[in-house]
Amino acid sequence: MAKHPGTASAPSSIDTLIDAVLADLEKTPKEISSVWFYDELGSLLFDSICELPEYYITRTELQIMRTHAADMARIIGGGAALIELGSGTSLKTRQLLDHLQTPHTYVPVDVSRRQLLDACRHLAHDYPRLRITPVCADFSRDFKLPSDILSARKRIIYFPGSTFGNFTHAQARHLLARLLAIIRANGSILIGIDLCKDIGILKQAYDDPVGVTAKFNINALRHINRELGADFELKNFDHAALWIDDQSRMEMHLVSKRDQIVHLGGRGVRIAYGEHLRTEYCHKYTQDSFEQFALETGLVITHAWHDPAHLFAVLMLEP
Ligand code: AVI
Repeated sequence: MAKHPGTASAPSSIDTLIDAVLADLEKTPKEISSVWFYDELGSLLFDSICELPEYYITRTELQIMRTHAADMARIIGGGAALIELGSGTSLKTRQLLDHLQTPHTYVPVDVSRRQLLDACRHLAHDYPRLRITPVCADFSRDFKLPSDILSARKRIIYFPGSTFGNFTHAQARHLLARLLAIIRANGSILIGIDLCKDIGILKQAYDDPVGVTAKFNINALRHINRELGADFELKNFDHAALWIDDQSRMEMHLVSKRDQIVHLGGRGVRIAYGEHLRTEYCHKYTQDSFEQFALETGLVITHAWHDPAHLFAVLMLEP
């Protein structure tokens, strides 16, 4: 479920959360953090997005894992601790677990306790010999790893889903540096990266004809209303998905359909007709641009697996 940089479920006080939302609404353009996508409804909507024919990401990455997990597992070798960031249902991980030789431990990290425990229960049933040590945490912040991985031969961080693309470049650099500190000299990072492609494909993926992505985007406002007592009128906003060429990213926006004032924390925020609230960054990389990025943190791409159309890449990074 932690498919986003930061979380609204962290133990912050309501006042802190209100201040953060108000600060984002003071930016130009106004922003709403993507952490607000993921309440219960938002997580269900995201699962529906993953099933859409236009949203190629989940399907394509799963296909890469089905085709190449044996190769990945052979390279990883035995006795490794597998740490998955934003593990959710651990669906793609099963491909790896099916092939890994004597894994030392599987450490799923997710902010949603319910989803984490459900996934662990199913995994414990299907992989009875696997040691599973779940960590309920927001991986975009510092979290404590379980001590039982200390005896693992090496540490592998698995970060699928192209969630990396949702981080700003500054956040992404910071995250890679933290991951490097976790894997140390002999570990690796196995990461899913969405590649640059035809803009028409991207626009359809982020603005599907059925409108599921639009509902997902607008749900962020519903979540803020419920949690923070704001009064966003959902019908006053349209969904928009824009390609920002010089940043190589899709952005999700909410566009105001009228002049309006939204109330939050005793303050009124004026939103003009046609004004955009940016809700998400979805960076797309080429393998070269990603490698450049990784190199800056001291990581190199040692292996790369793609689908035949090169829509997506699963990359292995090592120090
Ligand atoms: C979670 N993350 C990888 C998704 C993405 O494609 O960037 C979130 C998403 N936003 C709109 N559709 C899906």
